[in-house]
Amino acid sequence: MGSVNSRGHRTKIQVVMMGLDSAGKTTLLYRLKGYQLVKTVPTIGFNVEPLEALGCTPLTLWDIGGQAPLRASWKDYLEGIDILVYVLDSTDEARLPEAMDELLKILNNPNVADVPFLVLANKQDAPNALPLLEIKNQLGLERFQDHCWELLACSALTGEGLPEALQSLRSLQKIHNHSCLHVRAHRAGRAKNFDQARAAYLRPYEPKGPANP
Ligand SMILES: Nc1nc2c(ncn2[C@@H]2O[C@H](COP(=O)(O)OP(=O)(O)OP(=O)(O)O)[C@@H](O)[C@H]2O)c(=O)[nH]1
Ligand SMILES: [Mg+2]
Repeated sequence: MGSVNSRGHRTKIQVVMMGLDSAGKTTLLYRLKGYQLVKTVPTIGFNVEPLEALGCTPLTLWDIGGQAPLRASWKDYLEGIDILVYVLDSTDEARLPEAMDELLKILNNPNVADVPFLVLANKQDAPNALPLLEIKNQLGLERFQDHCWELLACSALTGEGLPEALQSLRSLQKIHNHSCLHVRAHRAGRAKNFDQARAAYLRPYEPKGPANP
């Protein structure tokens, strides 16, 4: 999956986004890409989009379908991965243990041994969303001392927390392959206008026709 130039530097950062079905991965992918909200259908296989980061190595963002029968193939997407983004549905407390089991399986894969990861507690706009602190306590991410990770609250619907998510991808990209013991959890920022904040990190999206994910 990875590609390097003649000096051995990465020319593209491979970011793989996983999580249970309906967590909001595809909605996040297209929001980060710069589309307005798109209506999604459950992903069979994957979607992939390049993100042209300003002043940084471009990212390739993979969105992998999360329905139970598809999870056996998640391992096929882990070779050459630079950053893992794991998306949670903050309104689905009943399936948090299942989400955690699946994350553990991913992190046990040798291809992910030193890969930093970002956990996005999505759907924070929903009235029944679990607060970030509660999610943090239930997940027990502190046990992953070998990885650098970050936990962020966000909403693909309102754009809250997405500027911080982009910032986190930049930071994790920089520290990839460096040992990192610090762990952090953040509430979603107050950025009301994600599209404006997005412009600080990514090249503007130039529509070439109707979005058809
Ligand atoms: N309230 C709310 N709903 C969201 C948010 N993000 C996604 N959704 C909704 O959640 C549903 C599932 O979103 P998807 O993006 O298709 O989920 P997915 O993780 O790609 O699901 P799979 O492709 O099956 O793995 C859709 O109805 C979205 O509109 C959010 O931040 N807030
Ligand atoms: Mg999807």
